Amino acid sequence: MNRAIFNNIEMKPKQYKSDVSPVWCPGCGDYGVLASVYRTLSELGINPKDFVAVSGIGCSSRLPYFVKSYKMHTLHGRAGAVATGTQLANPELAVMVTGGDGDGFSIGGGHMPHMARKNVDMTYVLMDNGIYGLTKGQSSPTTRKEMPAYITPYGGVEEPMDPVSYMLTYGATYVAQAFAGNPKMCAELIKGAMEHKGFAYVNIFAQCPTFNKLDTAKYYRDLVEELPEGYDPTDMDQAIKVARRPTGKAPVGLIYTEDRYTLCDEMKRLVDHVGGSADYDKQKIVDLNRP
Ligand SMILES: Cc1ncc(C[n+]2csc(CCOP(=O)(O)OP(=O)(O)O)c2C)c(N)n1
Ligand code: SF4
Ligand SMILES: [Mg+2]
Repeated sequence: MNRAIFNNIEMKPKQYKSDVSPVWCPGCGDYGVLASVYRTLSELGINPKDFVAVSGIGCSSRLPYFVKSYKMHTLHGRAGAVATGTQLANPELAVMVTGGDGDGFSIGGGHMPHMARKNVDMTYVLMDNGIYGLTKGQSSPTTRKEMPAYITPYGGVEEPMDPVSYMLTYGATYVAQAFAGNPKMCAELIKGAMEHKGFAYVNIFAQCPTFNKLDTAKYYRDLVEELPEGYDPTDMDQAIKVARRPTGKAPVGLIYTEDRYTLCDEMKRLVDHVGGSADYDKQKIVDLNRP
């Protein structure tokens, strides 16, 4: 989709760097994701004044600091709610959430289905490192059972969840997956997500060499597999099938996409419909909400 905010400015990827330098550990996968975000903004020609990066709390949630744009570093797990409000307040902006597996699927897990089913017009980039990095290595919802973590030194007792399968069934209208070690693919998929009208989710395996010694860059490189030739990303049955990893590998690429009315479209439709009707009485709503 071509948006009014695209192709408005010519800036090189490095010109999207803010004055703050990343403080991530050497070898952290989040660097690859940040490079992909710079690249995408440059390719789409987005003026920094038209872009809002929203995050919660975590190492990955620091990403907005490093981008020349508007930004909000909010509460742990609440980035999606803030981003939804931002998008509804000014639908012309490009809104992106960046965060981690803990932020998105532990404390923020209750927001995920609702952003997806409402089809909020925004991009959600999740840096999945299978650990809580910022708080020094507790297990997250994507931590493998055999992974010894800070509070589970003998390994876990829970099965990890698969973010892609969840987002498909929650009703996200663009679901993609990539590995941070392939910034070209990450940039292509993030670009597609920003072009997409609706809720676009991009799951990026981004290693945490400091606290997750099992899911190394090599582990993720060996884990991922590009979608087969002739794969149709509009086919939900096929998407669910590949998300379940029949070959044992995690699929990377555009897994699913569909066109569906967005939350903003529906709100406009309702306002036009009810606002124009003779029965509409704003006072009734005010009275109903009075304590
Ligand atoms: C309400 C609240 N609970 C807990 C915390 C502590 N906390 C900060 S970041 C974090 C987890 C971060 O993990 P993740 O989202 O995976 O990000 P990463 O650091 O791995 O990139 C936790 C538990 C907090 N800041 N606020
Ligand atoms: S602790 Fe892990 S996630 Fe956080 S900056 Fe270091 S390598 Fe990255
Ligand atoms: Mg994490």
